[in-house]
Amino acid sequence: MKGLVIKNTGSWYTVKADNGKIIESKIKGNFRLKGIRSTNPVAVGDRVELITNQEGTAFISAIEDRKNYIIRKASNLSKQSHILAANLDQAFLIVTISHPQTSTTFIDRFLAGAEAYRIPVVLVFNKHDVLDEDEIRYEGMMINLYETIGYQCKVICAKTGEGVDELRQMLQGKITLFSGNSGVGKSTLINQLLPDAHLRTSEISEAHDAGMHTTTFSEMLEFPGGGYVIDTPGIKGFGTFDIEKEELTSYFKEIFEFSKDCKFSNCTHTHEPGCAVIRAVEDHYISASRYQSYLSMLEDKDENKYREAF
Ligand SMILES: Nc1nc2c(ncn2[C@@H]2O[C@H](COP(=O)(O)OP(=O)(O)O)[C@@H](O)[C@H]2O)c(=O)[nH]1
Ligand SMILES: [Mg+2]
Ligand SMILES: [Zn+2]
Repeated sequence: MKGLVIKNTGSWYTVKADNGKIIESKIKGNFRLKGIRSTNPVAVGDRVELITNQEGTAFISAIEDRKNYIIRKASNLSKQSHILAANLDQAFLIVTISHPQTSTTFIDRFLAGAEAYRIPVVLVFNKHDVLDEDEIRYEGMMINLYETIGYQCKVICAKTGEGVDELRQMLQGKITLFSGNSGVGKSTLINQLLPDAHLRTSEISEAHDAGMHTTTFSEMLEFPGGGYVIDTPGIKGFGTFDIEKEELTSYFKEIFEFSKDCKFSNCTHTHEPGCAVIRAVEDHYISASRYQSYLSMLEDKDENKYREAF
């Protein structure tokens, strides 16, 4: 029997079998996964093979190949990682222009990480109702910037439910990661999408508030019409510690396009003569904020800060 891992609490995994049954499962034997030293060999979002037993529980005997997965370091010093989720179809980054203001650096770091994992991102601008005239104009500029680069943007008001129906359509049948700074309205949005999720989302945030920084608790919430949302505490961005400095350009889509015309193929777009990226920034084809985000990530790479990306 096959199924989908929807929850992970320590050594137990909740699996939704393809026949619809929910089965508590454990891992059988020792899983060795190529390339990852992980504290949890199986993660939410994994498709697994089950061997059921008479008590109504099951052993996970195999994992299907993953299309992608996101990890974080088990701890700063550890070489081991913790797999937070697997097989994501898309990510919704919830941002707010004010109350609180989401910085462009935060957005761009998230987008670059998502590019590295090839996970499509939708930027969801929440709390439209609290914006004054200037802020609405700024929101429009942000949307214009990110749509021009190629990211889908949606404006919603999670509190009143405005725009939420359209998001619901986009979530159908997919595994979606919800992310964003604390206070931007993730829980409010999830409660709008899943009226009976209230208890479970607050459970998760309580566990988080209790200081479970290296929590091994992950869960996907299922939509009535099919599809799942992952609201795992602590995923604010993607661990980019395994991104090579040379690759960084390719995770900023528009910078990458211009970089093809740089004089040197190993151009870092910081000081080199004949740099097409610097020229494009000066000519306003590349936004100053995006370029600043690129530079700040490059600098972190220099200092190796990204080992602590989570
Ligand atoms: N005005 C307004 N407030 C909102 C909206 N969405 C969420 N909030 C409020 O913002 C605060 C933080 O929301 P919450 O869902 O807990 O954010 P989370 O930390 O991202 O899960 C709460 O007081 C919500 O009521 C919105 O669209 N408009
Ligand atoms: Mg929350
Ligand atoms: Zn260059």
